[in-house]
Amino acid sequence: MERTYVMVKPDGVQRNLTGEIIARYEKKGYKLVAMKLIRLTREIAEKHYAEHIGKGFFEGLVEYITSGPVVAMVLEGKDVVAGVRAMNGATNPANAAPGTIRGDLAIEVGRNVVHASDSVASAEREIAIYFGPEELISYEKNVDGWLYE
Ligand code: DAT
Ligand code: MG
Repeated sequence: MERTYVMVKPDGVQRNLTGEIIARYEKKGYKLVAMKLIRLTREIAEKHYAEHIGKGFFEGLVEYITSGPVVAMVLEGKDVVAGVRAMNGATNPANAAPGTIRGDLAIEVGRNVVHASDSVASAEREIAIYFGPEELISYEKNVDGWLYE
């Protein structure tokens, strides 16, 4: 089963959106397999956003993402990487469709409340930044038979 790395960003935590955001993934049927509240160091932020080092928005991005605690989690489900990206909506909330998390809950690109891995390879890389293998919990839920044929 596929896994993805998801993070409620500092603005999401500060705006009391953590529960609302997690509830959307839960209701969809994705399974939480790991979760914790953490504060990113600059070092972790640079690792996480390595692909954006050198871009004009990078310094602001690091300041923002390290400005307060985030809720880090791993979700599991069929095609969960693309599924969560679709639920989150476009990177810039101004372009995110109503019904998506960013479309409903955010206004500006630099305060877009949530992160999710953009590919299976990114998910593997990002999960390993935040969680050790022993923190990923495999378990059965008795709802599985109602979600998957
Ligand atoms: P995503 O978070 O949808 O994967 P990304 O990986 O391209 O988007 O960028 C990472 C974050 O950096 C994004 O969530 C918000 C910020 N960002 C991206 N492009 C930006 C821009 N042009 N101006 C300001 N912030 C930007
Ligand atoms: Mg990205």
